[in-house]
Amino acid sequence: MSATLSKELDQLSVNTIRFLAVDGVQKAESGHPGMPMGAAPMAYVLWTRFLKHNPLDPGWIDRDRFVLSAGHGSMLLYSLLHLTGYDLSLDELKNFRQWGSRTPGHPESALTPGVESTTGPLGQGLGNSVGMAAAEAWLSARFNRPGHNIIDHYTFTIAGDGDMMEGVASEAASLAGHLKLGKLICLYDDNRITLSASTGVSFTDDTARRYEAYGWHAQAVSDGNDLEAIENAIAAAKNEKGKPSIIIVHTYIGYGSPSKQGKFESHGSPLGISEVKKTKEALGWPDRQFYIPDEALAVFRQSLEKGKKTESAWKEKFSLYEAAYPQLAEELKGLIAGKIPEKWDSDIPFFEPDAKGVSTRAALGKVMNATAPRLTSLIGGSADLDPSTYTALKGLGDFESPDKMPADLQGSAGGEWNYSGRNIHFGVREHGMGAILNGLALHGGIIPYGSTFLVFSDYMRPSIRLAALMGIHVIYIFTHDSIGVGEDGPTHQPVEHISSLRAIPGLVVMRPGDANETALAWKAAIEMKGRPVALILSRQNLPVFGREYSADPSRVEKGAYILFDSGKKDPDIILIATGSEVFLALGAGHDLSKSGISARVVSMPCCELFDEQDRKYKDSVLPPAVKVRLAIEAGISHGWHRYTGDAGGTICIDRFGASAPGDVLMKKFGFTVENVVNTAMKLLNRN
Ligand SMILES: Cc1ncc(C[n+]2csc(CCOP(=O)(O)OP(=O)(O)O)c2C)c(N)n1
Repeated sequence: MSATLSKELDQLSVNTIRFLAVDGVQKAESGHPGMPMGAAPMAYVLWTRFLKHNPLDPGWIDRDRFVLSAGHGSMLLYSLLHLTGYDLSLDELKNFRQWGSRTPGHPESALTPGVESTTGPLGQGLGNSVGMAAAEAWLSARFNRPGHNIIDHYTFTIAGDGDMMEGVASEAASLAGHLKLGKLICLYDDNRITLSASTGVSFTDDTARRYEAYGWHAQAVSDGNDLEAIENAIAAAKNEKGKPSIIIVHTYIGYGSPSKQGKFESHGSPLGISEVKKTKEALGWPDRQFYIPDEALAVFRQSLEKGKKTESAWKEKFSLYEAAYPQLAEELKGLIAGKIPEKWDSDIPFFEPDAKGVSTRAALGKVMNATAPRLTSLIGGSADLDPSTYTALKGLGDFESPDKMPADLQGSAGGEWNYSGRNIHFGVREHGMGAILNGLALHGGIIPYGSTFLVFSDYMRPSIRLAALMGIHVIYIFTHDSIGVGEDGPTHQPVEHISSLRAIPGLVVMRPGDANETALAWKAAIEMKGRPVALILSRQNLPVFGREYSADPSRVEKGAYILFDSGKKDPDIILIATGSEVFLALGAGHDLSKSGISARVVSMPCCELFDEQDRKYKDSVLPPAVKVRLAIEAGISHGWHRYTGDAGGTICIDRFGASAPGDVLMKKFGFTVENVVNTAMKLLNRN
């Protein structure tokens, strides 16, 4: 094909993307046409000349990852998926944003084949892509062998001005630069227009210099329609293996629209029927809707043949690897399939009954370290809190660029210092950590965990919400879970956090009451499928319950169980408690029964799992006939009334805490056996 003809075909293909997006948004009468119109050329170059993928096998582990961080431009992604041959029909594009379609307003990874991540909340996608690139670096360091590059792919993202402004992206980008994730490439759609304005009103950073300062390789493409320049920049970015790359591509939002190009009006509203007509005219496009020229389709559909070939070549490579390293190959296949190794839990310790006890954070640290050697896909870390959250996997290596060991190294987890390390030092970047954890989980082959104080879970809540929405397996470890934190005061004492995490649909929130419950919570968290789990742990020591209370190994996975019963089938009162308040309820239960009151104590480490049990089990724990119920939790009372009912009560804390020693605060706020007994008596007398 002559150069001119091939240029024309390129143009036709780029415009095919543009007008599918324009038509999709116009038909839905809702959506964001401007971004796809401007970014179509870079997307075209990336998807047809670089992206290693097989549209017929969107789950192939060694595919390049592509994340549309500017998720509002979803029609760009749907067009690419349809055109390159993913299982997404043209009818789906015509049904953009409609009930039951696989083309929702913003991309949703659980819904649409080929969508790698649920994006839309700006900045998150860029954060996810850092996690994906980290996953690639880790898996390749762990499993590749000389001559056997089994894991070897890039992670690409297209991000907009909004992504560049969001803190979460900056946190993640800073860590990516530190880690030297050389196979991460961000194409920045620099159109200088956001939803409501030109960026001149709020964003005058020198983004190239900023990213260079993070340790990235930065390039600029001055004309976003110059396919060759884009191609050269991506090729150069791929060649820069020691740094992540940003390519700042100068584009025009709403490109081609005679009256809306370069205007924020094209950002989030359909162009309008007459403007669509004019735009098609301006770009030499027939006045047809959802028109896909055969020649353009043929260009995109080459991805099918190319993808098939590339994946089969990889499969051949993998069989050679399998022959040379059967054990490693077996392990890798297990990780990719999300299998938990058999007997992974056989080294979980039993904690001997002990009145002085141990904090649940310390118990979890022991359990994690006991199980981590067998649980090889477990990697994670904390936002600079390892010495407090106890979540370091000791001796299992630091996930770091091998050439970046600081001279004054402190805080290493021990073991290797390279990309095969299992401890990620997220730094003081909770939100970035949340987005990166999602990327690690989305990549596959990894069970990621991240840890901080419970009070700072707020800093990563948007990412937690997305993990729940995507249905991915991320484990959060939140310690220092109440006013029991003590002297640090109310800024560091969570009160509303447990309840507010429980409000996220799909998130499993577990607050174990002693060390052995903690071990069982860890087992449930690791074996959880397709849901994120938040483990809520105490700073302060908690007694370890006697063996008589630790009989049923499924007690935590059922969400709640009877810890103590003073005899009668239908007791006079049920005390329900979680975490650090369970031992208080237990003490009160004993005291009440000594006074002739039949009391039951229910430990409820996980409301969500309890709610999912069958009626029979739920009624056996909380018999409907027993109306007098008292819930005890050192957090806000919100949510407890559904278990305690009108006749019940709560001992909770519906205000901020205070600065004082933790045991003093617990007393002042009524978290004592005595107060539980007195409150129970009052409730009983009232009935
Ligand atoms: C966290 C977050 N805040 C606000 C929004 C609403 N929003 C969607 S797109 C957008 C502007 C993004 O600007 P840019 O990235 O330049 O996209 P473009 O205008 O080029 O389409 C905003 C504010 C969002 N999606 N996510």
